[in-house]
Amino acid sequence: MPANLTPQYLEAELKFKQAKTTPEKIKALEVMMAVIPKHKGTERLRGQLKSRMAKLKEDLQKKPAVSRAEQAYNIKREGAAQVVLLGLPNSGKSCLLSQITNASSEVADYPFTTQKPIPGMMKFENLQIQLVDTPPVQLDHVEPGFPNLIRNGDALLLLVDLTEDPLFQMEIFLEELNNMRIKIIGKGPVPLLEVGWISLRALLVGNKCDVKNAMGAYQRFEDHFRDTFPILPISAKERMNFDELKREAYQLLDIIRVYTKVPGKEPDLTEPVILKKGTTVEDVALSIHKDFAAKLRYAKIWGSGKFDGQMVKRDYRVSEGDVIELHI
Ligand SMILES: Nc1nc2c(ncn2[C@@H]2O[C@H](COP(=O)(O)OP(=O)(O)OP(=O)(O)O)[C@@H](O)[C@H]2O)c(=O)[nH]1
Ligand SMILES: [Mg+2]
Repeated sequence: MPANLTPQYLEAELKFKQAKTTPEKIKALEVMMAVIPKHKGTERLRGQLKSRMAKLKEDLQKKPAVSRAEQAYNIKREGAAQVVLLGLPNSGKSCLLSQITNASSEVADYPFTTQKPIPGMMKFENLQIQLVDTPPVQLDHVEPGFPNLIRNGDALLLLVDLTEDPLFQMEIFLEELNNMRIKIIGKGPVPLLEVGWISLRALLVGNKCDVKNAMGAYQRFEDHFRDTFPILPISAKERMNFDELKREAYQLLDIIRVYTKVPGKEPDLTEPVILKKGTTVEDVALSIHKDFAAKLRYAKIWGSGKFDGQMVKRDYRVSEGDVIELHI
């Protein structure tokens, strides 16, 4: 049966086709549904319009999709931990990432070179720590997605340029992090925070120590923050103090490495089990398999025990470097 669509309907259909946003489409579709001739010949078409309307209304309910820019700030954590690198324009973040990890990020002598975060893996002894280069921190401007990137990290590396005023750079970090409700902490215990706030451990790093007079600026910077934060000078360009930097970054993380062994065999010291500080023998077993933890009777421990091979219970707190033999 012919549909015999009217000019009114066809005009509304044209508007529908030209509509760009969901509300515009809904409006045009409403007109189409109102003016469509209601007879047997348009029955199928009317059905289609109805389901199209339902779909559009559903779209309208959905949360707005995460923008592309925001997606770029979603960096998947890899390795033992994720450390986010923050610094003002030109402080040398990308140079550091390129020199200390397997990744490369564009380095240039003008500011705002880096536009989106770039991850790289930094090898420290027998483990890999992920370092994330970021666009520069700016006063009163934050890219969407940047606060989440920082909040999701395990620790921060605050890079200051020793050829510029380091104390001023720290002031900017503190202000911007404050706006994001992030409290940076150094060596001390984790403080109690107001709802909505998080704390992150931070390492302060003075970069460009190879430049003349930079160590003088470093001394003043160190005098100011030594009591509250771990702090050290480096040269990203000359790869100076990199071993120290990796060790300090690792120590920020509140993690320990332990090794498991089977009776009568040597442990594999290249394959650490990475755990939060303060975890127990039971957690070690859990990290292998939950059945293992359930069946665990005791463990023997080399390292933090009173003597090598000491028998310990499941609630024994393991320490960095312990070798553990689990018995079920
Ligand atoms: N002398 C010296 N120059 C450095 C050092 N690290 C970086 N630079 C120089 O500083 C400039 C900026 O380096 P980048 O790594 O691009 O700085 P960035 O912090 O990534 O800059 P944005 O991406 O703009 O935020 C470049 O000219 C680097 O060569 C260093 O340790 N010593
Ligand atoms: Mg950069």
